Amino acid sequence: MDPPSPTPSSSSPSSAAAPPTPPDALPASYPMQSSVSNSSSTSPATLLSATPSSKSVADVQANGNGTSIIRRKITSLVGFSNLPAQHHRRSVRKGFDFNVMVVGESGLGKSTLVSTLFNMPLAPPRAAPYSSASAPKTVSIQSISSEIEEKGVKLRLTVVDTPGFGDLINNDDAWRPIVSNVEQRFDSFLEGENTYNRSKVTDSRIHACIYFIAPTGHSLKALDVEVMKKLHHRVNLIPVIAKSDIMSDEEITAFKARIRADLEHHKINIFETPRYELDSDKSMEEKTSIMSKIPFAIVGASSEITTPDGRIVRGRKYPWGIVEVDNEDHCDFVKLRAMLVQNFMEELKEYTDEVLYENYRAQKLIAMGVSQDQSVFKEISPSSKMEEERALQNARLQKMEAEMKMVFQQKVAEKEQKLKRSEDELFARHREMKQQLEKERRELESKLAQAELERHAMPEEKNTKKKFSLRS
Ligand SMILES: Nc1nc2c(ncn2[C@@H]2O[C@H](COP(=O)(O)OP(=O)(O)OP(=O)(O)O)[C@@H](O)[C@H]2O)c(=O)[nH]1
Ligand SMILES: [Mg+2]
Repeated sequence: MDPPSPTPSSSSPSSAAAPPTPPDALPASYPMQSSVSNSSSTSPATLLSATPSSKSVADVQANGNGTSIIRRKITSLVGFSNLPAQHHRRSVRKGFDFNVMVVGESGLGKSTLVSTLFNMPLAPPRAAPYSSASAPKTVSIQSISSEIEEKGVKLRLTVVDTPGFGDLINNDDAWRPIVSNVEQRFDSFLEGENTYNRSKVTDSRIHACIYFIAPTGHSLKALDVEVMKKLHHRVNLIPVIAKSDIMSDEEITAFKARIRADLEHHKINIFETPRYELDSDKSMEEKTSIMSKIPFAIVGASSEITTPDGRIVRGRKYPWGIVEVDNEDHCDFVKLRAMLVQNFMEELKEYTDEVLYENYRAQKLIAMGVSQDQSVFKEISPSSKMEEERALQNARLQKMEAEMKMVFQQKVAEKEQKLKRSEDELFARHREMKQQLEKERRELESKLAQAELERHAMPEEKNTKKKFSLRS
């Protein structure tokens, strides 16, 4: 969903955008999207024809990454179109937390800008910058929290100020207390996440850091470069040119170009408004317009003055005229407010949570010897998930097939062995029987021979007997 567009006003100081109004009634139809992988064997068309409701109207679009998007308009009520309203209700009940840090040399208008941004005095301005004699030894960190309310929406705002920054005699280590404060906040959130009741963890992490650049008109100072280099991995950096009302438009344009070149040269990351696939042209235009103004040339003034044409504005009065804070032709305050408060506060918090804090957490855990399983964090797309499942299924089938083959081969080998054994036994029996038969045959033959012999001997005996009997 596009963020609500800012409503800059040159006349009204309180031009903050109204919170989104919850939809009173559910719309009759609401476009729905679902992703279908092309790699799936089921084609989107098949899926569509399988849709039970004849009331849904659908069309299929293929996008660049090989995924088809099915758009369906549901004409009957499902109810999820009311989710933004539910979200709105919950947000209003719970309120919001926002922690912003301001870093910059003394007297550049940090306190004034915060008061101008949130339309309330935050801390009294310091009487005068430090003299070299009274210069502090370290940068101190001051945190001021307040709960503010606008049209029923509560914001628990914490401003972390860094007085003393740039005032030291030796500013070499000026970044240390600032970075360590940011990291301590990450640490306490990490500790809170590991406690039993995580719902009670307060988010004290810095969501945005406004870095004030002195309006010198030259280029970034070595101190600015060093501090921003140390900070950009830990916070969403938003560089601003302080007190830009003391520079002419031409000077500001040239100074901005030089700062942008310096940031690029030193590879310093600054917060960029995120771009989404479904951004409308208007929203894209707004984002481009905001980004084109970085570093924002700002003017801070919390007091109201009357213009010659009778308007009451927040601004600064000079003999040559009035600089209006909320006038986009005079300074970039409106654009800064759009980025920080009106349109991208949630994105600043999201980036802090999902990228800056996650990186810090991972580094911390790795330093503690806990290795990270990257596969846990990989993006899960339906097509790759299906591909993964298919590969797993294939592997399972292959394993099953190999196991079955092994069992089959084992069984065949066993059978073969058994057959071989019975064949050997048969052979042995056959041999034995043959030998037996041979033996019997031989016995019979010898018996036969014996009988033959006996038979041949017999008639002589008979004849002799006969002879005897005849004589007697
Ligand atoms: N010309 C001009 N003066 C400003 C602007 N913003 C603030 N001032 C003045 O600059 C002086 C210092 O402002 P602060 O807001 O106290 O500055 P700071 O950066 O908070 O200073 P420290 O707290 O000392 O670090 C005040 O007199 C402001 O009125 C601006 O945009 N333009
Ligand atoms: Mg201050």
